[in-house]
Amino acid sequence: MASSRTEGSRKSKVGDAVANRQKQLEAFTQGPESQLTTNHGVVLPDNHNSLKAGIRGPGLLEDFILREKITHFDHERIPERVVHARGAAAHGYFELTRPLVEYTKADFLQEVGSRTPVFVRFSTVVGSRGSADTVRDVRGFAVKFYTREGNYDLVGNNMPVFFIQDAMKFPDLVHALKPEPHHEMPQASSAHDTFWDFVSLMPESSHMLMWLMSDRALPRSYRMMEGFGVHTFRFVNARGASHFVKFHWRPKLGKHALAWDEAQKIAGRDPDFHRRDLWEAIERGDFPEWELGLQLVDEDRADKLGFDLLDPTKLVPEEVVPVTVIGRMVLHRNPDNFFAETEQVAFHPGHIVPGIDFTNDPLLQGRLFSYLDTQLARLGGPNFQELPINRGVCPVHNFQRGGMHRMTIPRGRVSYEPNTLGTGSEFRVDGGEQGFQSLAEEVEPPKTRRRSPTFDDHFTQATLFWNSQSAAEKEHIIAAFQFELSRVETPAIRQRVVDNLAHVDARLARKVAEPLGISPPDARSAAGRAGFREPRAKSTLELSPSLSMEGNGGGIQTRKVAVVMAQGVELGAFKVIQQALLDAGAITRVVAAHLGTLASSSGQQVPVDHTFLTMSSVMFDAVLVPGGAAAAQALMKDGDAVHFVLEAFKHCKPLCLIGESVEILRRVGVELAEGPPPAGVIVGTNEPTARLQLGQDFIAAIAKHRHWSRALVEQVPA
Ligand code: HDE
Repeated sequence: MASSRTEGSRKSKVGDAVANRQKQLEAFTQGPESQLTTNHGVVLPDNHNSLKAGIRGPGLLEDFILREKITHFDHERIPERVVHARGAAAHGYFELTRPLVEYTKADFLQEVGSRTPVFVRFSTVVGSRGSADTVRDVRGFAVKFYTREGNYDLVGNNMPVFFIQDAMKFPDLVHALKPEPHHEMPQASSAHDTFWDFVSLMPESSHMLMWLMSDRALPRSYRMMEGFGVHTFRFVNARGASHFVKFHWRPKLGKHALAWDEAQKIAGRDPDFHRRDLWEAIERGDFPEWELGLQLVDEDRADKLGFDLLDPTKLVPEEVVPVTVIGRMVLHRNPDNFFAETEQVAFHPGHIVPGIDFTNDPLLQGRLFSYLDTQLARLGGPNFQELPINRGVCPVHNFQRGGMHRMTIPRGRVSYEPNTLGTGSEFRVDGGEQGFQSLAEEVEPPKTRRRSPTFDDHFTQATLFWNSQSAAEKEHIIAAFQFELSRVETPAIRQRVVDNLAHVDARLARKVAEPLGISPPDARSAAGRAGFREPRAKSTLELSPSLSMEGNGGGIQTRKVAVVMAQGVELGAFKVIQQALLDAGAITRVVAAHLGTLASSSGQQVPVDHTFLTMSSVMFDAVLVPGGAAAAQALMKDGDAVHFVLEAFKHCKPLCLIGESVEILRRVGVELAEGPPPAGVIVGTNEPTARLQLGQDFIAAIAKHRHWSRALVEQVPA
């Protein structure tokens, strides 16, 4: 039983579990190779030439070495995930900071300080394996906890709600969202007719559409996004009492987004942007970290929330049920091999442990079927749990033994239960108290294929989300709807979407409709259609500030600052600011017209990290342009340099312009002399007394991430 297992090894719990898991994986790792053999161990005589009849003759069928090598190569791919095909993953641990004995008997949630090894995979949803990272999309956030009671998978997303309420609609949703079936376009994008046709007919998607059109769909980094379990789950304690629970992952670096124009440009410049960011941060030792927070709701409270907790298109506002932080997750090791680990890891919401249970959320119930089934197809058979990345850290015993690629060798003649031939005495598993006990929840008759009327309100929380966004975030949402619907070719679909949006907010609908060449939105036109049955619920909550990302801190650790330089640069202020940035955990890189070194105004040689050829401003969080008359003149004559700075300005990034470099902005009419500079633009001189302050101001501007309300942005043509 769990408790006796726990007793035996209390001391080894802290830290050792993570090291042991690593050791377990190491038993399966290989390389580097110093000698080549066939798959069966015969040493290769030559790895360059096939066996031929005569030196210029035809190849021989006998060549088992060539055939084995080519056959293996032919089979090197497995089907990509039907959704969430593109992802990146890392190893780490979860550390409990607050015991949950009162709520759950799950072993890994009992003792403060206990560390449970985890493997986490982040993903986009709609694109294929080779698609770009920075597309507008939901992000997967799947965590596998290797607990001593079995693997627990929390297979979540970076948005807390979903498009649909019932698993029955999932294949339709995904068919509508994926590239259209006749010509397989567009890749990794929701901006096409079939998606908007479907969602316009499914008003239950309204809330999720607000999230998808918001900046949440454009995370700056996997390390800077939240994760959510989405569904309501249950915790069950040792006495069998249950609580509803919602899971939240909160990034230590704050939650931050890219600008849409920037996201599109990055998709071309570096399609691996998020994957690379995660990999490099871990390699540098900047281990990404999240807090795990819970919203715990008892059954009585659940009935009074004003919406149904089983409805996955609803969230529980943090202002109604606060989030309690109970632990932290740190990712500290990159995978050794993408295929063996990131590609072969198999998540399943049905991988749960005693103390955690499902609810009757009809989307979750469908997922419980889908994930096992999909792994059978993707990983080729029923033994995928034996792959190193999927192996639990606790013993696995049962009689499910045959099937493709079985890797263990069960001994003895007994593969059934009950039996007496195994150990010599009767072995029988009967309905005792041990192991996983499903909560004995009452079920209400009759059996029915209908939707609960408690799921009928599709707009109250969409409106709450809209109302809770800052002015700049609202503009981004409007622009996103306009972009997507401008790509929709069928005017009737555009019209239906804006008519539906009028149920969320009249101004939003009007603004979205403006450039679309259709009639003004009319909420009444939707009234007769399916899903518009019930009046909206009365919500007492007008705003939920936690739904906005604006002003979300997180410091400047790991933020990348480009230092744009040319020959003759003055290093005085730059050196002081650079040191302040480095001390605060940021990363600086010198970008110039050529590689090698640049001579400063005092003749010092400055090494250059990147050129404008390979690095554009979209790869950085902030830009610093040190002064120096000669350097500023040179930069002004270099279109790439000017574009670099202006593009960063347009994307509302923090800019620090010293001395003569201010002229770069003036060139496009951004007049800094009149009044204070636009938000997030720090302007200063090379004066020694001003340097420290300049650095502090720049750091404060970077810590705000973006200055979305910056004036004059529309004047910049970049
Ligand atoms: Fe998934 N989903 N999903 N999903 N999902 C898959 O499983 C499915 C849903 C999520 O990094 C698939 O192994 C159905 C919600 C993540 O490997 C598949 C329904 C949420 C990942 C599948 C949903 C998710 C998947 C494809 C509705 C957020 C990637 C490959 C009933 C809570 C996991 C695979 C990884 C992957 C089915 C809805 C999250 C086909 C049927 C809601 C993060 O089984």
